[in-house]
Amino acid sequence: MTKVKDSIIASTMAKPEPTKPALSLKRKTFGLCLACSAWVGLLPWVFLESQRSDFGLFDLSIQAITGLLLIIPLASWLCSVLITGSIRTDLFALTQIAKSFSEGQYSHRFKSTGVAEIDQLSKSLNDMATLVDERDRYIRRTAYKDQLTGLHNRAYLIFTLRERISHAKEPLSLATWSIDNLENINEVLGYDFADQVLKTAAKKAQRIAKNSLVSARLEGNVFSILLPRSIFDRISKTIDLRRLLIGELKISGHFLDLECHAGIAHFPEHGENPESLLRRAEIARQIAKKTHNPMVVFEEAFEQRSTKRLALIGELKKAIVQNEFELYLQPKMSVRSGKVTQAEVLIRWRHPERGMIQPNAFIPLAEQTGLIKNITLWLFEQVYAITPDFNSGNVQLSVNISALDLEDNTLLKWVERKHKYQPQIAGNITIEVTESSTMRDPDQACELLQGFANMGFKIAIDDFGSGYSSLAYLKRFPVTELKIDRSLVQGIDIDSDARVILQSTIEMGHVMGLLVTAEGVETDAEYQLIHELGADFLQGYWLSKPLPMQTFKEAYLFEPYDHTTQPA
Ligand code: G
Ligand code: G
Ligand code: MN
Repeated sequence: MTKVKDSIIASTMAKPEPTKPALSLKRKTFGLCLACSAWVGLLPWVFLESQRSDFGLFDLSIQAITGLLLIIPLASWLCSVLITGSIRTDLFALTQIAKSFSEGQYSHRFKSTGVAEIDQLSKSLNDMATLVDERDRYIRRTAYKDQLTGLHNRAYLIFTLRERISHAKEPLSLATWSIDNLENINEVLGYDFADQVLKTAAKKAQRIAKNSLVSARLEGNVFSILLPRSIFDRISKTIDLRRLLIGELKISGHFLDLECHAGIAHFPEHGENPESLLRRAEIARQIAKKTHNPMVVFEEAFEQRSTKRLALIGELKKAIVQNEFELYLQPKMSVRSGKVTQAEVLIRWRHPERGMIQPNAFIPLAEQTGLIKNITLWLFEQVYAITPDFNSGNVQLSVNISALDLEDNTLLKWVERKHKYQPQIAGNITIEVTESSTMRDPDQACELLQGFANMGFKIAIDDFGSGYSSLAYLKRFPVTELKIDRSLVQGIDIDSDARVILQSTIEMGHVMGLLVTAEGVETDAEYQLIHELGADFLQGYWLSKPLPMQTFKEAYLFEPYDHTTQPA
């Protein structure tokens, strides 16, 4: 803004008007007239006086001059009062216009008054107003536009929403929609191509919602349309809005399927101000995305869900400090000996009001907010404390860590410090990571896992078979155990193909020198087959559900440790 101001000042100063004589024509003429009329008014008096007087012409002149001396100041005073009066009126009008400029109204122009000084000033003001007006329009044009697509932007959408809400009483509909496979398109076809996709999608949106009040791009892959409700109702009846959402785009000869999801919020039902309306349209869009619906209209229940989520995030932070987590343990049995020699530590949250919360309800939330890192540190603190007890009962423990724990070395550093004082613990703990959690940054994950392995920790790949599942990929990590996901285990007694897959997975694990655990064993039949196929360990409801720590201790702690299943 100061730049604009500076250039305005510069440009108005750059071309000075040629200076005019200080006394303007109007003022001079006015003065001359007054002087003349004073003389003309004096002439009859001079004449009469000369008729009846005995004085000579000299005396008469003295009288005339004395009279003049009296009249001239009087006339000048009268003259200046009149002139200042007219200047004051002009200046007042100028001030009024300058005030309207300061209020952002640049349309007024000051007209010529005939007074040079005033005209000069008003011309400068007029020039300045023209410049400010032009620049203002330019800024508004660019500040409210999305450069890539030429659509409006979020600021303009909010601006228009505010105007509409405060002036018109008409019902409105606000839709936000996103191209959710844009990241894929970026990766596979490149950024230029993805830009083309955005431009084409923007054009399509403008075409379909051509009677919209605003078509905007809010951010990267998120667009928005503001419509009068009547038009929205008509469009949504004729399914045009859906055409915008699901459909193909043809770009440089390629046909492309766009995965789009939209959220709708209506004014006034869903929000009384622009921000809440937009937020609710966004909540509806998120729900559409999660439920794989092309279009979802906001409902109060969605907000309760996200309010509950927010509340839970706040409570999760407190839970760490207030020690509301508990350890549950699920036994793992050596298939050959039938003895429970290992256990997986699984966390539970005993919420003071909501009761026991299962990890599936809060681990994803903790991962999204980064709180999982603190939870993992809490977990390691506990596991370090209980390991000696479990060791003396011949049970080794395994703990789960998250993808986020592999993103930096916070956990490694923490464990390294702990390791200095309790070096005997590491050899009795297995760290479970999923394959996908190593895939964000495999080099970094490899380095960190190597750090843990160097201290003596064992590393297990959890849920193997539920995702990418490449043993070749896993070879680079210092892995000692493969935990086969329950989806590969369950139903092997009925499905022979599944049995073949499980068998080859177990064999490949063994070929790579890994211990193999079958997860999720629930039935006797599954147990029999696991036994035949030669898995080393099994875990699942067939043996036991995860148990509170005390229950586990009472049931299993003093079983002897089984060495027979360690790989050669
Ligand atoms: O127990 P179950 O319902 O116990 O666990 C559900 C999911 O939560 C599983 O995928 C399990 O790996 C995960 N989980 C349980 N406890 C922990 C934990 O302490 N840390 C992490 N990162 N994940 C856990
Ligand atoms: O992802 P991970 O393997 O860490 O998760 C362990 C999860 O598996 C826990 O939620 C635990 O409750 C669950 N689980 C353990 N055994 C069984 C089983 O036999 N059947 C089913 N359905 N879930 C199991
Ligand atoms: Mn696990």
